[in-house]
Amino acid sequence: MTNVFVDKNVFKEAFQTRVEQIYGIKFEESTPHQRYFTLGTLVREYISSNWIETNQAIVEGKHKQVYYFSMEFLMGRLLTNNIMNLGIRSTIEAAMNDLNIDLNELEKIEADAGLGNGGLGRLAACFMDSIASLALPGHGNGMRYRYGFFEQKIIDGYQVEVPDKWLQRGYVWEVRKSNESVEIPFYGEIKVDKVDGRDVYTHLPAEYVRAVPYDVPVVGDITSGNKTVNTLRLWSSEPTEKDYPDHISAVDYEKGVRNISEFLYPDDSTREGKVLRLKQQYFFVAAGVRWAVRQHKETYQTLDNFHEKNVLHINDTHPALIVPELMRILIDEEGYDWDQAWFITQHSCAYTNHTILAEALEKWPVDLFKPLLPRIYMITEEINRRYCLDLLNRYPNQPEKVAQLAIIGHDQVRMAHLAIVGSFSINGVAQLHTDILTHIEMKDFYHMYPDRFNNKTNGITHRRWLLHCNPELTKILDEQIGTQYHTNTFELAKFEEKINDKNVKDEIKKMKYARKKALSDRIYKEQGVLLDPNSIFDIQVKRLHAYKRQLLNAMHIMYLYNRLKEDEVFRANFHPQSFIFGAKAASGYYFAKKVIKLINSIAEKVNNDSDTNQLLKVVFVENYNVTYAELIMPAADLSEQISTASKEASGTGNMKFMLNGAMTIGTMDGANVEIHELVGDDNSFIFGLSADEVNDYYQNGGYNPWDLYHSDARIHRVLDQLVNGFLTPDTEEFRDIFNAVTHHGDEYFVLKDFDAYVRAQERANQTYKNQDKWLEMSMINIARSGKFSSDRTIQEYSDQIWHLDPLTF
Ligand code: 26V
Repeated sequence: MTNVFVDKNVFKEAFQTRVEQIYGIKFEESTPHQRYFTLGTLVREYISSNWIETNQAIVEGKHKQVYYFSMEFLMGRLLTNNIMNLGIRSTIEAAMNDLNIDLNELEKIEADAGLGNGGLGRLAACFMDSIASLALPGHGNGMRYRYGFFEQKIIDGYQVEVPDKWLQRGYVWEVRKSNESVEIPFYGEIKVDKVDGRDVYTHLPAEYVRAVPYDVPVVGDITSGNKTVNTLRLWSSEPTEKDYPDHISAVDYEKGVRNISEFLYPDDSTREGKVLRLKQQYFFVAAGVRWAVRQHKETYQTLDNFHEKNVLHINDTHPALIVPELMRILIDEEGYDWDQAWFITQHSCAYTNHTILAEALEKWPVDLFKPLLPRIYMITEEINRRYCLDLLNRYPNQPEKVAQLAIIGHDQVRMAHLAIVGSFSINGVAQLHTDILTHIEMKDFYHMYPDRFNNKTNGITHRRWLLHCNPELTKILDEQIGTQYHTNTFELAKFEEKINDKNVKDEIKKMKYARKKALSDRIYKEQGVLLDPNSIFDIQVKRLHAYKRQLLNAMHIMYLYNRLKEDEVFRANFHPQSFIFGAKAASGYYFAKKVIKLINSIAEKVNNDSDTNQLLKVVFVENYNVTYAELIMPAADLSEQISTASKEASGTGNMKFMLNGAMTIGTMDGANVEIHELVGDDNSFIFGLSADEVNDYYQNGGYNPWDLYHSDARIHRVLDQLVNGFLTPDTEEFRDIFNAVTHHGDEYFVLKDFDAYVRAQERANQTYKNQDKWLEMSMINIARSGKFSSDRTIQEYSDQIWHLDPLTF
């Protein structure tokens, strides 16, 4: 096919013709959506030759590959990303100008692919971009949910969840590959036969579900001649092409089947919800492993060397069934004996842990697991039996230790233990997190398998989180330090030479103003709240969770409001500050939803008080998602990273803010520690308990929030205002928040860190008044953020875990 992007005239012609061919109408009559879809189609077609060549290069060069198994890929929009990585933006823009079409408006038509909850899913998306941009052979394997993460509406201050119908108008980037569908077995029985004196097991499933792949091309950055286009394969569930099961009606069977890929993270608080989630996990794991195995056999005709040519990456425990599934294929289908199969499996799998929160560590009740996946359960039991024999050798007189470390215990299958035992590499996502894993949470495993544990500090793709979302900053950087940082972010360090250059500082100031203005325009348009771009934009955007402590931020705002109303001197010294929140709460997470209501009630109060609203504004932006983040990250002065130390494994929003010149106000948690290591106390506002102090309190007690309630008048007053009708006439509305931080012990140390947080906020506010100093700090943050590109992270995964070679074709 000819390249329609060679120049604007060729493209213009092809574009108009194609609109008419696809839709059978005159170009002039086509809708913006039709134009968007046609542009997407042309881009996808343009990608296809490199896509084919990438797959050929992998096979012909016998390259080792990684399959990144993740239940979540929070991709956001892809048009802008793809045309940027392909280097065809200017051609398209020129043509669109001629046609009087605003390319930015077309880009806004794309649905934001929100197949993830938060950091874990967005990390997977950044990794896809970096793997392809480093020309590494690596593919994503996930679920094609019909409904992505819910859309959030705020009604009367409360969160209301609306289904996210992202596929409704079609998804231009996906290619359905029904010929590569596979049948996934569930339920049923196991038949045992003796063959040559050996037990051979056959699973006789009660039902099959068809897994149909939809492939999305992942386009690497073409700079330096890279042509890599990897695959993100998302599986959709459909009725089998075999016989329908005879124990349920066809209608019930079809409904059950469709359900598997219907929703991201269905509610797992009920038994039905749990079964569905485990079904999802096995479904996309079994389909993905078959994909990898089939590809491997086509090239090598044997699985003997599977582990030398493939890595199956387990993103959090959700895909940990890879371990027994690969064992099953090797033993039941390929005739390997246990030890050979175990060697291949254990050398193929690598596991990343993303949280130490106990409630997030997956455990499946045996009585649910066993009937659903009978053969997989048998294999898991055998893995456990052999592993426990090993444990008994290590701990001969400690049966309770063996029980505690087992994969199956208390009638549950512990997915993290399965992933650890079955993987050659186990990593945390920031140094502090890895230290906590090895020294506390997983210390016995670490002592057993010290060589398997390693750290890979997270990163973000600077292509989306700088080059695309902040054109003003990109322009300044290009002019000041050249463009090498586009391919090597450590080159950003050169920008530090400019911190005393008055003109550059001015440029940075203008850039920040422009980005703040753009955000405040959208907020004003959508929510009617007017923010002054000259005020400090203090932003906390992330999932809503008690440990992330949006409540601490909210309580501080209440304190500020009280103080601004009463303390003239304080008022006179205070630089106006705008507090911006964005967060979705899990639909069943009562406390988190109350915090959203609290923030909105505070906003209502302070924004409407003419005594203070020139100084203090609060806004909770509706429906925070990847696309919104692209507007928000560049607009921040202060980046709120205030989790209880030890709880946030890494955080990645912290990195996006830093790269765009915001200062971190945060605890020594997750990757904040590494940000602080780079910029020091002078260029960040660090406060609060350390992870060691937090863990000490958890282990030894010694903290009583009532003491602070009684001794700190600010805390006393703010807490009383939650329940005395100050914010809303209903004095019960925030009673449970009051109780959480008093009667229930303040598990996340909100009151304990309150004073330190207030002081850090004061430092930030006062520092901002010295614009010269602030701009210098901002530039230092930008210049030292090079480490946090996911290109660096992926290079480390590749060098130290995956051992991949870049493609050259
Ligand atoms: C899961 C759950 C599930 C049940 C209830 C509460 C709860 C709380 C947290 C989680 C987190 C699941 C794993 C996760 O998303 N971890 C995030 O991974 C990011 C990428 O590594 C990292 O930056 C975040 O710090 C980490 O929270």
